[in-house]
Amino acid sequence: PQMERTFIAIKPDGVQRGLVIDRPNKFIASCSLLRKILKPSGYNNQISEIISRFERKGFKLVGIKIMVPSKGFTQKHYHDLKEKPFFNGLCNFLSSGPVVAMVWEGEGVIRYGRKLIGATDPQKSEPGTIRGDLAVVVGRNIIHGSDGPESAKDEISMWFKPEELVSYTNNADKWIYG
Ligand code: DAT
Ligand code: MG
Repeated sequence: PQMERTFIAIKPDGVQRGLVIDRPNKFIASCSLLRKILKPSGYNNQISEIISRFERKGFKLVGIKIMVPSKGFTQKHYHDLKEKPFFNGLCNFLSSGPVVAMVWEGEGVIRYGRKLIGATDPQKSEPGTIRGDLAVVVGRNIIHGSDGPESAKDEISMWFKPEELVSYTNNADKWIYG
């Protein structure tokens, strides 16, 4: 297979949006299905929801970390958009909290990763996509994905040192690729 790598990031809203049920109400307490879905603490992790969609597809996680990027770093990350009216708000937002930064590997992962993510504006993202299923407005669309081979290369080298990325054989690869 033609392996490629892409940069994917869960933005601060995606990290914070795990459903925290402080006091499970009577309905949840009495519903065995909901009890199974929600972890005992009542914390349902949005990070794992997003990661699992890439994993289930057959892509391979080769790098992951959690960090709060500086404003300057986010300005560099989004340098293509510096003329846009929303640029400052976008960079303030991305630097406002933890981001889960990842590198995913697989055949066609750059283009198909964008398909899993869905259209930029969650109002236009198809159901079944991450933004379509899990977000409502463009300023809080919960996830970033590189938009092409050039940006993937640039973003991976910006967010990760080479030694933070691992190459390994996934047991399932022979069943995913034949
Ligand atoms: P994408 O994240 O789908 O690659 P993009 O690169 O055009 O989209 O824009 C980067 C981010 O900027 C996007 O995820 C959310 C924000 N954004 C884009 N268009 C916007 C708009 N019209 N108003 C507010 N934020 C916007
Ligand atoms: Mg983009």
